[in-house]
Formats: sequence, structure tokens, C-alpha cells
Amino acid sequence: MTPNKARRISRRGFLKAAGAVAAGLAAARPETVAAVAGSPAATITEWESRFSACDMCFNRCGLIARVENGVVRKLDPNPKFLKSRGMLCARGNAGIAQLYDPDRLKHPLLRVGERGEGKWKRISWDEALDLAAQRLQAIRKEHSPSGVLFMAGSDMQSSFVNRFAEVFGSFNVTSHESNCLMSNTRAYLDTFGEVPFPDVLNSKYVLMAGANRFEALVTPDSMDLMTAMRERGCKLVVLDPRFTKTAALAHEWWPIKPGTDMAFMLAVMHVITSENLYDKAWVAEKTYGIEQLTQHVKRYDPRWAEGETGIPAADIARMAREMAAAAPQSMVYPGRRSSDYVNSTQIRRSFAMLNALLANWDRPGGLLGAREVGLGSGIPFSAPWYDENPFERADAGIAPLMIEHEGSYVLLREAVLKGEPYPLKGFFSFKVNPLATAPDRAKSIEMMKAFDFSVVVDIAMSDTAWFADLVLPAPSYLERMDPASALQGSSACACVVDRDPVVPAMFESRPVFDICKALAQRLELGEFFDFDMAAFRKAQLKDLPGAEKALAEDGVYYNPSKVYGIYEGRIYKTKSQKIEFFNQRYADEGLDPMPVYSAPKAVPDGMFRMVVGRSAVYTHSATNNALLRQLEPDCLLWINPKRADALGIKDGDAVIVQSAVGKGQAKALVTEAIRADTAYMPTGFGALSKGLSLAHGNGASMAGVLESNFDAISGNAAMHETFVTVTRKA
Ligand SMILES: Nc1nc2c(c(=O)[nH]1)N[C@H]1C(S)=C(S)[C@@H](COP(=O)(O)OP(=O)(O)OC[C@H]3O[C@@H](n4cnc5c(=O)[nH]c(N)nc54)[C@H](O)[C@@H]3O)O[C@H]1N2
Ligand SMILES: Nc1nc2c(c(=O)[nH]1)N[C@H]1C(S)=C(S)[C@@H](COP(=O)(O)OP(=O)(O)OC[C@H]3O[C@@H](n4cnc5c(=O)[nH]c(N)nc54)[C@H](O)[C@@H]3O)O[C@H]1N2
Ligand code: SF4
Ligand SMILES: [Mo]
Repeated sequence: MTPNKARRISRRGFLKAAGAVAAGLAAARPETVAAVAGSPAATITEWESRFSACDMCFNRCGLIARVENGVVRKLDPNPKFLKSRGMLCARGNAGIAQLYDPDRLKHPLLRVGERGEGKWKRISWDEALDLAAQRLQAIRKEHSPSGVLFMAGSDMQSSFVNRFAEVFGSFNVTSHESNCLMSNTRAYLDTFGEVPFPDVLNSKYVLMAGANRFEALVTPDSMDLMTAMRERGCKLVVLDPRFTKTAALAHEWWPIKPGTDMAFMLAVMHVITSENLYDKAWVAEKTYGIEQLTQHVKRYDPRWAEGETGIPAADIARMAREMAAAAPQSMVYPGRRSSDYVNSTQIRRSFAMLNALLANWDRPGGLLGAREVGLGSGIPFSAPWYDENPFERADAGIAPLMIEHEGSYVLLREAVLKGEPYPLKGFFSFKVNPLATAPDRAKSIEMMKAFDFSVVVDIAMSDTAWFADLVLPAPSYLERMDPASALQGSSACACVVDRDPVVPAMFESRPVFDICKALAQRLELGEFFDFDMAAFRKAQLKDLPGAEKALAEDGVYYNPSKVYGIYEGRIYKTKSQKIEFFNQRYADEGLDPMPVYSAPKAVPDGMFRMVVGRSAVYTHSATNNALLRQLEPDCLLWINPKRADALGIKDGDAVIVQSAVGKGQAKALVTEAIRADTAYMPTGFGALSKGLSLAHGNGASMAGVLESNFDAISGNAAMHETFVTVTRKA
């Protein structure tokens, strides 16, 4: 183990509160703590405190681990970590149950039965690495380096998987992002030239549509929004077909008809332009295409939008005037997950354009550009060129503005299944679980069966691992050394965090960096991994004097870079070099240069539109957590009482939810908190893997029910285009 650099911060004062958590965990799964600790709790003397960064979701909140005799007893927030405003959420606290989950993968496993049958043989690391290297090499020789598909989730080590893919020679690399936010990214890139960080703390008016910040936590926005509302008089308006926790705390909630947000935004822009409620000088100086916008939105008046959205015209007009009056400290919250509709890029562009009309870019209370963090890229390399590679990615040419380095999972899966435009026969996946988080699980299972060889690196037997050929155990974030990572936190901070192990790696787990390095050595690519993690991190930090010291003393390094006005004297990274209402590039591609409204498909009689969204206590498919399970044990299918009555469904009944591609069993939550035409259930239930003892077979799998659609422009998955029936279980 690399010694943790954090000093002992404090000791006995924390014993009582923390002990309660450890005790709770031990009670939930009595075998866990004792089994891995190797030292009985009775020998407690004192705790050591070690810095780390939470990894229970991508926010990476700074934490302090309280360690006693080599056992993590409690995780506390790092009060110096401004990005999360000194907070650690329920999931962050429950990191301890992930670390000591008895379902953790313990050693390399080789499939011996059929794929998905669950028959495994324990093998040594040498055997596993030799086999993986040999099989990947065989695919590379028979097809081309790009015949192997690489997929890495959100992690501080994911860049090493991408590096390995690049030197191996495959450009078929993807991640979770095309199931998450690519259409939103596309929309903001094509309006402002970059993806913004909203300064909600200083905002006076936040319109939140298709986002749920008090459950889907994003730091610092979740905390800042609460502060802005409670202490600074910010008004929050929520558009959501569900009465979420965010809606519950908002000043206004409008249960908008799903898929019609663009109509709302266009009508708001209609009011603002026709009533001249915007900053003409600012718009003239910074933007491109205001005349075309004014013309474009003429036909989209609030009365028309009322018919589409179900929100009264007078209220749309009032909100438009309120937003304009509060501008530039006023915003449409840019949101994040936008894997919703087949036209999500254009929907999100209408959000982005309204922000431009509010003149809020680069100003307090508006949308901020990325700040200077200054972290270096580490140890550079230049990848070899492989003549035998095909001309382009296997998912190219379908979604015209797909983000090249991310690709599209649903399109890649199609390419695997069809063997077109060329065979993709190998799969290397790290810390991502598309069998539970991408639409149409049955198709993903077919994909796993179509590979000649697949290797999955995970901490647990995820559904994706369950269908793999080789499964490799990884250490959790509390057990490994990670490179430094740059984080943006709106006006809160531009900062750097890193990780050292707070406890040694358990079982035979190995970090993916070591795996990539070992494979590279076996494939005569060792020169590209000729360094260790410490050297890499040093190289990353070399231009940040004081960073190593700050990381050791505070667990975080801040760059006091400029927050506002960073675009003064700078051009925007768009075709016109200005903020774009009118997009010539879209026109050149044959796409609508401005968002043109088309109504979502009507919900067929007797059916519901299924929408997805997260709960505050789980992250995506990670529901196999003993502590968090206590907070949300059941897979609840939300259904409005009007529809439930007609279907003879009572609260708590077992129901079958069924789409054209799959079905599952959930428990009915009969509630006014959802529109009558809409259904909702959480993600991460109904796991197939028997290696997840709490999640297996429990509830319905959202991935199993969702049909596979994608946003036409970006190739992002579209998860709100599925209609389902709900029936009482006989
Ligand atoms: N607790 C927790 N926090 C998380 C995560 C997690 O898994 N758990 N994941 C993190 C990640 S990766 C992301 S991307 C973010 C996601 O953060 P968000 O994008 O805020 O998350 P969602 O939960 O997808 O929220 C979408 C909301 O849109 C609503 N909705 C559905 N259809 C429509 C529609 O047509 N119009 C409108 N206006 N609303 C609609 C849904 O009911 C839902 O409440 O959260 C992050 N934070
Ligand atoms: N139905 C539905 N689908 C969704 C969403 C939704 O709300 N509903 N949300 C979408 C969004 S916004 C996103 S971002 C994606 C997320 O999609 P994924 O990234 O696929 O989701 P996770 O469930 O976070 O999967 C993480 C995997 O990493 C493993 N893991 C955790 N920690 C470690 C570690 O330290 N090392 C290794 N090697 N493995 C680890 C977990 O066991 C799990 O298998 O899902 C998308 N899909
Ligand atoms: S928001 Fe919660 S789960 Fe995500 S990094 Fe922060 S503490 Fe961890
Ligand atoms: Mo996401």
C-alpha cells in the first residue's frame, strides 16, 4: 500500500457518531466488516483520518475516511471541499457498504458455462492477463485493431483505458455518456461553443425543466440552489411530469406534458422578443441570428404552447416576463441527463437559446464558461498508426453530429449485431454496466453473445459482467491510488483532487491502470505504459506549484482563477465565433438551423409514456448496497389514481409493466405526483446477475423495458419514447 499522505486530522471526537454507522452496517450484513477486517472491533484504540474523494457518483465530493486498525469505520465530508459545500450525501456515507460488500468480486473469473449461465472458474491473474492479451490480439489480427470495442465509465482511471485503446489501435471507444448527456452537450456546444456551469448561487430566477436537482445531485448546484432559494430570494420554477422533491420545494410546479418543453421555450422566446424584453446591446454584440430567431418564434405564441404543454398561456407569458425582468441573473437550468427524446438536441438547443436571450452568459447568476484549473495531461504519448484499420468508427454516418470521441452505445450495439460496417468482435469494459443502464437489455444480451471475447473489469458481478467471458476484480475508490482530477464547481471552485488508498486493496483486486499496463506489456506496447501512478500524477501537477502540498494538507487544491468575464476579448468556439441562435452548420448538414417544434408521438390508448429519472439514494444500477437498500427497498411503479382506479390497481399491488421489448414486476405507487399519461419507475432494479444478492430478481429492470431509440442529431439514447401497459398481477 502506498502510504496515505493525509495527516491525522482528529480522533476520538468522531468515535460515537461514526460507530453508529459501522454498527448499522454490521447489523445489516453481519459477516462483512469482521470478515474483511481481520481484526476484531474490540481492539479499537484510535482512528486515523485520511483524505479521499467519494466515488459513489461522478461528483467526487471530498471526504475524510476514519480508519481504525485498517478498517474504514466512517466517511465524513471534507469541510474544505468547496465544490460540494462540505456535504457528503446518503450515497457518499454508504460508500462503506460498497467497500465491504460481501458480493465484491474477489479474483479473476473465467466463464465455463454458457454466457449468462453463471458458471465460473477461478483463475490466476497471470492466466487471466495472458488469456485476455492473446484473445484481443487474435481479434486484432483477424479483423483490425478497431475490431475491439472499448467502453469505460466515469472514473479517474478511465483515461488509461482510453489510452490503452488508442495504442492498441481501436477508435471504437465509448462510455456511459451516450446514455446520459450527449444531446445536451451537443446543444450547448452548438450555441455557446462550450458546456456551461450554471451559477445558481447568484441567480434570481431558475427555470428547471427535465432535471431534478434535489434528488439527482450535482455539486455544487444542488446545495447552491437551496441556498439561493432560502437565503437570497431566488425563484425556482419546475417543469416535470412528476412532483419530484425539487418540485416540492419549488415556488411553482407545472406538470408539463412530456416531450413538449421545446414548445414552452419557444413561446417564452416569443414573448421576450415580441415585447422587446431583452438586452439589445448585449445580444447585438455577442450573438448571431437574433433577426432569424425573432422571425422563427413569431408563430409559437403562448396560446399555441398551452395546447402542446398543458400550461396556461397566461402563465407562460407571465413566466417569460419574470425571467426577462430578472435577467441576466436568470436562467433555464442547463440540466445534464438528456437521454430523453429523438429530438433532444433540438429541445436542449431551445433551452440554450433562451439562456442566450437572457444575456446571462459569463455573468453572475448566469451560465459560466469553464475556469482555469491548470492540471496537466500527465505523461504524453503518440499512438502508433495502424494501416489495417477501417476508415471510420463503426457508429459513424448515422447521427450527423455525434460526438466523435464518445460515439453512441446504441449505434455501436447495432453495429455489433449486424456485423456492419465491419465486425466488432472483442469487448473491453470498465466500470460501466450497459446491460442495466442502456435501453433494451435483450439487445445488449445479444450483443454480449455476439462477441468472440469480452472482458469486464468491475468491483461486483454486474449484469454486464454476468454475460462476459472474463471478469476481473477491481479495487474500489477507497483502496487505490488514482491520478489527479480537475473539477469545475461553477462559482464555487476550480479544483484538483486525487486519491491515495485509505485501506489496502482487498482480495485479489487490481486497478484498471495495472491491468492496462500488464496487457500493454504482453502486446509489445509496454513503452506507452512505462511509468507508475505516482510519476503520472507528478507530471499532471508539475505546473501547479503548491498543489501537492494543498492536496496533502487539505485534500483539495484550488486555483483562484477568474469566474466571470472570462470571455472578454475571447471568441466563442462556434462557426460564427459568436453565441448562435442561427446555426449555419446545421443548415449545411440539412438540419433545422433553429429548433422547429414537432409534437411527441401520442400515447396510445390504454398505455403510458415511461419516463426515467433517479432517486436520491441510488446511483444508476448500483442498488446492491446494504445501507441504501434500507432507504429504498422496493421498485415502485408510479401511477396516477385516475388510471389506477380504472385498471383496478391499488397502492402496493404487484403490477406487470410491459413494453414492446420487455416486461417486469414492480409494486404500484398510486400517487397524484405523476401525470395520468405518464409512468415512472427507478433504475437499477431487476438485476439478472445472481452475483448481486440484494438486487437480483428484485423488481423490474428499466433497461429491460425501455425500447432502443436515439436522438437523430447526436446519437444519444432516447429513453422517454417507450410506451408501456401496466396491469395488476393476476
Ligand atoms: N442521487 C443521484 N444523483 C445523481 C445521479 C444518480 O444516479 N443518483 N446521477 C448523476 C448523473 S450521471 C446525472 S446525468 C444527473 C442527472 O440529473 P438530472 O438530469 O437532473 O436527472 P433525472 O433524474 O434524469 O431528471 C430528469 C427529470 O425529468 C423529468 N422528465 C421526464 N420527462 C420530462 C419531460 O419531457 N419534460 C420535463 N420538463 N421533465 C421531464 C423526470 O420526471 C425527472 O424528474 O444526476 C447525477 N446525480
Ligand atoms: N433506465 C435508466 N437508464 C439510465 C439512466 C436512468 O436514469 N435510467 N441514467 C443514464 C445516465 S445519466 C448515466 S450517466 C448512465 C450511467 O451508466 P453506468 O455508468 O453504466 O452506470 P452505473 O450503474 O453507475 O455503473 C457503474 C458500474 O461500475 C461498477 N463500479 C463501481 N465502482 C467501481 C470501481 O471502483 N471500479 C470498477 N472497475 N467498477 C466499479 C459498478 O459495479 C457498476 O457495474 O446510465 C444511463 N442510463
Ligand atoms: S454527490 Fe454523494 S455520491 Fe456523489 S460524490 Fe458526492 S457524496 Fe458521493
Ligand atoms: Mo449521467
